[in-house]
Amino acid sequence: MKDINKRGMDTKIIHAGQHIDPTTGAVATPIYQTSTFAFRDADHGAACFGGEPGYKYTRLGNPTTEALEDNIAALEGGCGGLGAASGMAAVNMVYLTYLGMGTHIVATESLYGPSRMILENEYPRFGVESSFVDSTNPENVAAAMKENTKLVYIETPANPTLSMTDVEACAKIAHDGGALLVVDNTFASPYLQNPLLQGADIVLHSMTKFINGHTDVVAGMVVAKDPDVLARLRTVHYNIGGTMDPHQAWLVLRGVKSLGLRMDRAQENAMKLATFLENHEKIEWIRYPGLESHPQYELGKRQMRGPGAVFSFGVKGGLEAGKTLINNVEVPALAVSLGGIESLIEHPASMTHASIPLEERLKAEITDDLVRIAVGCETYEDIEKDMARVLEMI
Ligand code: LCS
Repeated sequence: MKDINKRGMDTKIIHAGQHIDPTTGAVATPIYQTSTFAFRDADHGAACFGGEPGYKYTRLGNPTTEALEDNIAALEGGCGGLGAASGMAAVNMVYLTYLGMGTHIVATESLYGPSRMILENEYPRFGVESSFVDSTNPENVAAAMKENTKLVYIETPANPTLSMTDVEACAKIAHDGGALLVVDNTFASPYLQNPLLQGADIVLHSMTKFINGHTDVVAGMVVAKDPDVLARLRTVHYNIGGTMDPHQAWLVLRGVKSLGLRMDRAQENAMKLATFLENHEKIEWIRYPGLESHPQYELGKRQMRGPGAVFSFGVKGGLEAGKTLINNVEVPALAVSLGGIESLIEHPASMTHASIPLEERLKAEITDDLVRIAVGCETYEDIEKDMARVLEMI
């Protein structure tokens, strides 16, 4: 489609990166399930490896993966994307490209557990130093910057606290210190938030979540604003090898087409459920970017087009009451992950964030009573009735 970047978000979601197949007229992007591509002759092979356009080998580029990369890059307002085998492959692609001996990273303290723990447990072997700060106040980010800081890395909204960080303010702090700003945009998805348009240099996703949306694929994506950054990331990514499989890319292409529809419905359900719980006598606290009680409610309204479909809360009675709740609900599955068409509920302190030592976990406000719910697209009345029934048991 011509002028795709001037079209509306839903048109971009459905059409960006997609082309009618020139040989067959296929409307859906075909799966190029091949590991390698034949050259016309020796000179053609040499030219492709010399930098001319042309497919060589699937780890180094594949038309199905490229259709997805172009799609997400268009949704984020970036110059290009790099599909990764998982969200963690995307996170590590960025870390490995910019961190090494004598370098430093400043990151949000409430990060998805493995994104934080790999920095604490593995990267010190390569001489990398990390500072984790409460990035809801940008002054804490500024205070943690050092001469050798190469990356400022934020998750907003953060997993699982739903704390939010000011992208524009952090971009200025990072750039003033000669560093790049990286935003993990998994919780919002490109439908609700575009950090590259607010000053970030790199955006990454676990596409396992809202982008794919059907709880049947694990996948990641990195999008860069600047071609030089993309080229550097690409070199590292292709040689490390955490690239996407074409079938995986095709499944995500299929899932992303309904991103807007799913997100609208899930968000509407989440807003209703959060309002119901906030007013329920058995609920101790709730943190959802859509409620005015969220400490960064105004920031969320400024930098997001909607509050998303994930929130965290504590039940009166703490951990034991929370366990009763997650053990007895029938509509949400008791499972990690989020962003699928179905509701999922989990206990971060013992599951997704269990790898973070207790003291650091509590400092990041990932308390023992915190329950995280990713609200899905089911009939709203069923979700609320289920929750009301279980709260009666507490
Ligand atoms: N970034 C965020 C914000 C995430 O929530 C996750 C996974 C990742 C990166 C890693 O993505 P993956 O490799 O799993 O595709 N978050 C999960 C969660 O909260 N429950 O299960 C996985």
